[in-house]
Amino acid sequence: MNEFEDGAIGRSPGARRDRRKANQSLDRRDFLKVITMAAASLGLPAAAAAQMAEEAKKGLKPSVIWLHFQECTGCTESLLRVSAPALAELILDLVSLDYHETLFVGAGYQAEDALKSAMAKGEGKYICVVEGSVPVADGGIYCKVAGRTAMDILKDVGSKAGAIIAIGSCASWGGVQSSDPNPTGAKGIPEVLKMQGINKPVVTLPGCPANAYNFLGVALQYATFGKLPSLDSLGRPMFAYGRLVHSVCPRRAHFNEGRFALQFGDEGHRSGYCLYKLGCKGPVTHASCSVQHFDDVVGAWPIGIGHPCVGCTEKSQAFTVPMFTTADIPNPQPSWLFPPVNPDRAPVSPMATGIGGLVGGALLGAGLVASRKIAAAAKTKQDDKEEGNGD
Ligand code: FSX
Ligand code: SF4
Ligand code: F3S
Repeated sequence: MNEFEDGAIGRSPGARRDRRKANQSLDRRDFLKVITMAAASLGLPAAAAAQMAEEAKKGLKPSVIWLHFQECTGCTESLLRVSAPALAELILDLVSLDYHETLFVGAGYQAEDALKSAMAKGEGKYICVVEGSVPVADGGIYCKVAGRTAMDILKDVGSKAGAIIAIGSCASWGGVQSSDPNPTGAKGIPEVLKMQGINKPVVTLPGCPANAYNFLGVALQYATFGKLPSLDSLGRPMFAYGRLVHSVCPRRAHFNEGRFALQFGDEGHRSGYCLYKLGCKGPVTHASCSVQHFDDVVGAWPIGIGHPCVGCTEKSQAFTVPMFTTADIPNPQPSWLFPPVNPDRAPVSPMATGIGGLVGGALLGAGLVASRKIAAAAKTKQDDKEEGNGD
């Protein structure tokens, strides 16, 4: 029997003993819940979640070496700040966190030895997680750990890893540090590795911070099935970054109907209307936060708490386009083209059906002309909206 089977999951023997006494079944349920949510966020079926749970129960936890460079540690905080304290401990028990500077009790030479031994033990297999960007200006002197530059550490640890995960926007593409004028030459991990001639695929999980479940899903899939999820051209897993926030936003119906908050605290804002006119970047931002809220807390994501999306996952938006500047939307959908929700109903006679067919044919013929008219009218309507008449 191991710690998962007997429900005693915790960071220390004392904590495990207390939890065992307090509530065994809750721990076991939480454990399965975390694995199932991680698998579900990957789009994997329940059977895959069960297999992941089996592997974790066997103790085959992926060895993770977690590096910290230029960042705020928000990604680690997000991983730890889950709703129930037990879940935070569970997350740490699902992976074997063999080196993590901010969570380590040890320091100095002890920590350095732990890094060396984790690298030697798991060479070619460990997951190298990088949080933070790497400064490349002036030989990389702006970020050093134990006397070595971030560039050197990344080259050393990254080149011997089985998989590399760049967690957060800083590691994915540079993040806030890389904003103009970028004095330290901050860059994302894929770019720096390429500069160093290391040709390894890097999974990027942008977000400031990244969502913990996206990380867990990737790490557990790699540990269980030995492969990484399908990635887009920026290295982002399709399961999490394959759609726009706007496509699955709970405020989308308000957008479609032209109901917008125009100021923080106004009636539209208090009524939960769309935040587009307050600068929401959801229409140009790829992320899963609208369906996978943060830290297992329902509603814990920017739009959920009434703030416009700032495009934290997108290099082209975050820390580049001002927070409250309205996003450029390529395809606005004027709501008046939608069919009415409650159309007037009347009995339909066979004659009417026949006529309907004829009318349908005529409409098809007239479609081209009509669509041109609609396009012109839609543009006028949109222009009206932009001028503040859109409610
Ligand atoms: Fe912070 Fe992570 Fe932002 Fe960066 O998140 S939340 S600055 S993405 O690297 O710690
Ligand atoms: Fe949601 Fe923002 Fe789109 Fe409005 S503009 S529907 S708040 S993502
Ligand atoms: Fe980030 Fe926007 Fe989601 S700011 S967390 S991508 S709502």
